[in-house]
Amino acid sequence: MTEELLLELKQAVIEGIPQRAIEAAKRVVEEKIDPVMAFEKGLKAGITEVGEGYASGYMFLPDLVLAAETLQAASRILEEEITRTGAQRSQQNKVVLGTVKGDLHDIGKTIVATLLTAHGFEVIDLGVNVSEEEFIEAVKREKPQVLGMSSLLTVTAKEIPRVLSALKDAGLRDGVKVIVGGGAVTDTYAEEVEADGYGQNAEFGVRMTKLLLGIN
Ligand code: B1M
Repeated sequence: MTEELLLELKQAVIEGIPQRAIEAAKRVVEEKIDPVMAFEKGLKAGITEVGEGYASGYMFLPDLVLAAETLQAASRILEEEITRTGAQRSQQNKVVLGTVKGDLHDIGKTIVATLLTAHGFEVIDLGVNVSEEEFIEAVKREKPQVLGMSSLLTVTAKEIPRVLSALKDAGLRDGVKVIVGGGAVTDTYAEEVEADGYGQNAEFGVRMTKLLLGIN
């Protein structure tokens, strides 16, 4: 049954049918299937296939848009469940999070925000297309323990070292751990630009955040 539902979520995203994805997400909740696993193996698997179709030229921008809308409709249901079941809210560590300037992809960043919230972090989500100045301003204002940046476009990944260097210039770098993720980023790149951590997916992002802050 679980496998069938995961396949249904994946297929609904590939075909871009929001109502079908919503129904499947509701069944995930009813049947108490792990919502993070359903997101990764159902919705994300679907959008990854659409991304590959787009890269190989047999799917087009409208397919991408429809698939993203379908994923977002169903992920709202899974996100509610992730938040509801992530009851531990003891720590109040703060994370400022955003997708870098020039990049409008927000699905991965939003799931990272949801999971962090479910794990008890206070998350300040700056949204997408966040400039260097906005990141610096938010770090000054919010004084987070962690700054998270997401980049899915190769051309926008260069914003990450810019923000890191602006943090140094503003004398803020030592006071905040920086975690990066998104399809345009690798662990090697994270190391190269001297970020403190890299999240290959949302769960690893949370694990890395906890590791850097010494939380079990
Ligand atoms: Co875009 N797009 N897109 N797109 N899009 C990609 C990224 C692309 C790889 C597709 C492809 O060619 N195969 C390609 C980038 C190529 C490159 O630069 N290397 C691409 C392109 C080219 C573009 C446009 C330029 C297309 C155009 O207009 N011609 C354009 C750019 C717009 C812009 O940003 N300025 C564009 C637009 C769009 C849509 C608007 C249609 C839509 C986004 C809708 C939205 O976000 N609201 C879209 C989509 C949906 C995709 C794909 C298909 C899926 C992205 C996604 O949501 N994945 C994508 C192909 C792909 O990734 N396979 C593609 C699901 C999401 C859960 O995964 O974001 O990777 P992801 O997040 C993961 C992990 O990476 C990690 O955790 C998440 C959960 O596991 N993670 C973190 C992410 N951030 C993290 C931060 C952390 C830790 C972990 O710590 C801080």
